[in-house]
Amino acid sequence: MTKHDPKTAASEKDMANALRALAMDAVQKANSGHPGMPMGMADVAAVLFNRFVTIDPANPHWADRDRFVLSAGHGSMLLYGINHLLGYADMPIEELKRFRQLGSRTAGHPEYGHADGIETTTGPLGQGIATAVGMALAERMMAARFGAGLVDHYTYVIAGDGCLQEGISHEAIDLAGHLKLSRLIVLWDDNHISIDGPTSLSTSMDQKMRFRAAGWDVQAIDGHDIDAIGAAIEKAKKTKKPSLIACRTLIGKGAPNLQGSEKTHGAPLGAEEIAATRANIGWNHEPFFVPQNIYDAWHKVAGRGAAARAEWERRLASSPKRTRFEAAVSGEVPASVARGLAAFRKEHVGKATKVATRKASEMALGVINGATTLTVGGSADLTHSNLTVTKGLERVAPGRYKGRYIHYGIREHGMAAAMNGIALHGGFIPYGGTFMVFSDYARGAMRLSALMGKRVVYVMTHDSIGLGEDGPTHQPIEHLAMLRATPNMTVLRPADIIETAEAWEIALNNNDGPTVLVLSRQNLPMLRDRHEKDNRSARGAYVLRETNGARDVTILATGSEVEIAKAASDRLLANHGVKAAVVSMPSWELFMAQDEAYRAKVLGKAPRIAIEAAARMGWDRWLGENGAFIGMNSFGASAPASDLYKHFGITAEAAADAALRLTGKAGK
Ligand SMILES: Cc1ncc(C[n+]2csc(CCOP(=O)(O)OP(=O)(O)O)c2C)c(N)n1
Ligand SMILES: [Mg+2]
Repeated sequence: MTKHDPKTAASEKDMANALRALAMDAVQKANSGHPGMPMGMADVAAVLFNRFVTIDPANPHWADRDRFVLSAGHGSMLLYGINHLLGYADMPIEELKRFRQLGSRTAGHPEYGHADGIETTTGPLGQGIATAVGMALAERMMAARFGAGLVDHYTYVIAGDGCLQEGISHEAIDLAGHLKLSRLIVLWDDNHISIDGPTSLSTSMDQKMRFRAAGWDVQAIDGHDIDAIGAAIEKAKKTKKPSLIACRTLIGKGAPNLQGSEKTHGAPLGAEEIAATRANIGWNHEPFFVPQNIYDAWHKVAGRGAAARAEWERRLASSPKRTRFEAAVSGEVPASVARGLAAFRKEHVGKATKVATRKASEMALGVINGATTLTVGGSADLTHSNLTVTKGLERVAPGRYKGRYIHYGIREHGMAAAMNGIALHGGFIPYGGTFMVFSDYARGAMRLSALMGKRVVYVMTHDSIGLGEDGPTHQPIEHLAMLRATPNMTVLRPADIIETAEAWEIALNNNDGPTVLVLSRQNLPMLRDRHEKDNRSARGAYVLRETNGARDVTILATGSEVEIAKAASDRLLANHGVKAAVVSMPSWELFMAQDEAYRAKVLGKAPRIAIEAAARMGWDRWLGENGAFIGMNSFGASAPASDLYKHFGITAEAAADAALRLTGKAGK
């Protein structure tokens, strides 16, 4: 390679070498990280940004910016290097020197929210490409509403062999191909290497054929040939399909003795090899030093973006759609939603409406979807079970993006990741349904919704053995515990139509994280006896029935089991004179956030029983030392729901018996 000349304008090869040097130096300094991928994809990244990506680092949230997703998140130094060179104010060279250290913005893998220009959290392979599908879809949906004058951008992804091997990629590329997301361009780091060695150890897949079969445009290039990279991206931008560009690269390119080897994947190159690399690529500089003419070249990219943004601002200023556009991008739920839901609650308390909470959810959604256009629904092929579509909600179809309902197909993981992408893109509040038990299949992306703190609403129906005959494969047991154990995830299991409407209101206003609505298949009675202005579920738990005089026992329950708690309380009073308060506890997280005094008042001093048709794990926190739990200790079974509740001993009789034992009144 030719030596870099600091007096002339920097070439794209120079721009790429800066990325290589920063990656190898930062990994060396941290004594941890992945230099191979950034070095291998440096040429692709340099051309991609230099010629194509339109972003304005001074306005990192500009709505019409191109999105760049580093799906191969282990190559995080590539992204940090790019963002530093572009001139993001929060990515000075000091941050690169603090790569992977506590409190730095340069975490091991790119973390959304840690620094500007990180569009999504990546690291779990495959998540990036699947999230990008949601971003690219949101772009088309926004463009359909507001026109190309306001929405006209691309979503670029760098993905590795790992991203394409992961199962989630199958769901994602199928959905993207079907929906003809032509502005999605994936640059595949086709380096034939992963951690264990050559990819031939574990795959014979013809990825190009796989993508073609899914409806993608596919090209293959030498990922170190600057002109080929430019021409391929140029062509990809013009096709009417999503694009895969297989970029044949050498992992660790530039390191003379290690390039092409898995040894560069996830370990520092070492001082000797770094010195050899410097000589090999003509990089005669101290660690972390970048010559000004290379900064200048990268800053030109930022300048091009700033000019584009300024022009866009002018278009926005004179657009008749401006107010609507800004309202959508703000993501603020209009007040009409709360008003509509309050009227809905009042109406149904009056009518004592008895429906399954999944049905209640559909009814509440009717109000919500009528009052705001922010919501976009969907289901993983269970629309008429999850009850996620409402009247007049048109479907999103290939080439037709005006609709608000997405048939995600039987792709729970892909759906969850796409919803993350939609939420990250902005302009919409995504919600999507599946059976609660299949939250397992969506888990990887659900965890990222929580980690990133994005507003995604999971509509999880068929929430217990109460679904009946479909049997134990379909009956969630451990899922509530798993979801509740996930930080920043708000789980709500409403007990009737009123709590369901309250849960929806909470979910829409929860702008800092995902909400899971856990909904019954079976009908549930009305539990409230009067309309209240306050959203009682917002406190997480509340006393649904207080005792007349001191409590003998307190029964805690969620969802479909609150009805059982009430019946147990009736029984205890009528047959034994035992006073049992009933606490409905739709959300542990929200209850935990209440002050100590409120919690103490709700929980009371009397012994406690909890009823939930799920695993016990976690309940002891609320039960205290001497509590009793009525729930599931095993998988479920296939039978009508009422038989199952009896079979597994989740009944008012069992709860009353437990209360008598706890209060020492058994046998009296
Ligand atoms: C879901 C998931 N599984 C496993 C890992 C651990 N992991 C990180 S990188 C990697 C290999 C990736 O190979 P490739 O994408 O080809 O990256 P390259 O070695 O070419 O940089 C693995 C298995 C991960 N990050 N995510
Ligand atoms: Mg690889």
